[in-house]
Amino acid sequence: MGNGAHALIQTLVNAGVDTCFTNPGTSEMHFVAALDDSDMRGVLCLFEGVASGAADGYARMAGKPAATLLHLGCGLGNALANLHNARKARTPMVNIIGDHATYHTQYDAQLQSDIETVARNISTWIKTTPETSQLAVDAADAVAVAKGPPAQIATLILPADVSWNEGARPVEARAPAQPPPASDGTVRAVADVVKKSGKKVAFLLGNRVLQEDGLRAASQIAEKTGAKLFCEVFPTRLERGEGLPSVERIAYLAELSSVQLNGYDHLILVDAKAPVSFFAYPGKKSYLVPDDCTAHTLVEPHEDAVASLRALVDAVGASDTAPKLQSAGRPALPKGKLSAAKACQAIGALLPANAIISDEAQTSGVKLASSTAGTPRHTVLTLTGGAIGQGLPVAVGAATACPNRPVLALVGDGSAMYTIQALWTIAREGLDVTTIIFNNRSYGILNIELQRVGAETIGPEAKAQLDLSEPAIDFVSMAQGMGVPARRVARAEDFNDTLKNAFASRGPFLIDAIVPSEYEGLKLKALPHMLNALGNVPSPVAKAIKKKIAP
Ligand SMILES: Cc1ncc(C[n+]2csc(CCOP(=O)(O)OP(=O)(O)O)c2C)c(N)n1
Ligand SMILES: [Mg+2]
Repeated sequence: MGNGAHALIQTLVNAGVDTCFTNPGTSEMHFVAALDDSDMRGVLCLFEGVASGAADGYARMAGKPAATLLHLGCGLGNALANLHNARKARTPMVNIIGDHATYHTQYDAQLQSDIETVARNISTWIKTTPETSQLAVDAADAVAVAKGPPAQIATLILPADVSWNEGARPVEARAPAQPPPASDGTVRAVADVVKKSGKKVAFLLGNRVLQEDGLRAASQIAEKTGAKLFCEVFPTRLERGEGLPSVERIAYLAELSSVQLNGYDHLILVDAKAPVSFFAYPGKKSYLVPDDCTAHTLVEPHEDAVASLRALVDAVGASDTAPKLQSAGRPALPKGKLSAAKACQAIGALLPANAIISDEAQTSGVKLASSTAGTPRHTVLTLTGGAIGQGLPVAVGAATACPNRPVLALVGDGSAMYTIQALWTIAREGLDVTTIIFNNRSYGILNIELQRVGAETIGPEAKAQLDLSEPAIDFVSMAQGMGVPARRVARAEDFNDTLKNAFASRGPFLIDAIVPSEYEGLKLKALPHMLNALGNVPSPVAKAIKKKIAP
């Protein structure tokens, strides 16, 4: 028998949760003290949003949950945006939220707040442990719920006296759940649709089927039946590059996704939701499945997604069909004044094998997918829930989970400023993260959105809300101030050399890439008109325009 904190940590470790991203306070001190004689690795993050994003990135790469250690309702609240992204990613995670001692709450002390209400936004499983003797059982439950399927975020609220009192014993891990595949009936019904001659069929692949096994199975089906393969606009984890089947990502702009989806009679959803527009726009559709297209769901979140897809391979008679694999190919190194597109080109030219890309490049990343299509195999982690400030924290978690893989964080300047503290953890942990800040001195995308929502007038005060140029943000100083070596570049040749060196040496480096906005001037003015026109031109023309805007 030991105190609650020791039993809690040992129970987590027993269940494979051996990494905890922390930002503690007084109510978590016994947990912190117990780390020393445990196999739990604590990774300090200097803002709770970094801790939650890091736990997300960790789990996406490790395939198992990390824990967070957060300080009461306010700490949890600070973590919320990246917990939201993790929830949308269906990431497994265990939050440990310290609370006041049970007998202290009656006094409504300064830090007292309603933790469960904050947690409800991101967790369906929330438990405040009332007694030390119950803590280990609750912790084992939390991990089991987090692992799922469906994977999710479990939140365990830990009163300080429950943590410090004696009388707890760790428990063993629960047996892992064995999810069933989709029912035979469902697989047969989808197979009938896919095999129907004369009908155009597309697959929308998501979440768990975007790694090698799922991609190969989907490609076998596509090769056998002629179906098209799409993937979600913001995938949790996408494996791509040379030697893997390639899938076309649904575009962020709804007008462009409609161009992609038009003409299909059936859309097969495989661990993905039916596509919807990110936001509503006056006079535009929210639900993006075309009117004359029927959506079919192959697999539910609690089922085994890859096994279901494999069952479909058999059902359409594609077991002996070879998947179509991406061939090798890199763009040439760019020259001249740096632009975001040229930076993407250089990334395509130089990306090392086995890299992990945390992509929060926003408008600057519009050419990334096409530039890196034939590079050596790599992993892409994206902004699943649209709440910005995720790119750097996810890179922290991915690099912690995969210390032998190079990590590349691509981050817009605006996005970077939400969780820039992540750089300190990258430096302190010596993580092999190369960060590229696309410093266009703007909330570039919001300039597009301002036009798209049909706002009547766009005056100087409105423009000022989207402008980051005055004062210009000095990311080199900020990085250096947190222990990350850094360099500012504005020429493609300098960018190429700097990126090459950053990849060649292990450890952190930041490149402050000075680039113009991808959309400004005439291009920005013309974009809404081009998007509006897409519905009125023949499909091949619309596809060609889409390819130009977002290849
Ligand atoms: C938590 C949160 N706050 C605000 C927003 C709104 N938002 C979306 S994109 C964006 C600006 C992104 O700027 P930057 O990272 O510089 O990329 P750029 O648009 O310039 O390519 C903002 C503020 C959001 N999506 N999430
Ligand atoms: Mg920007």
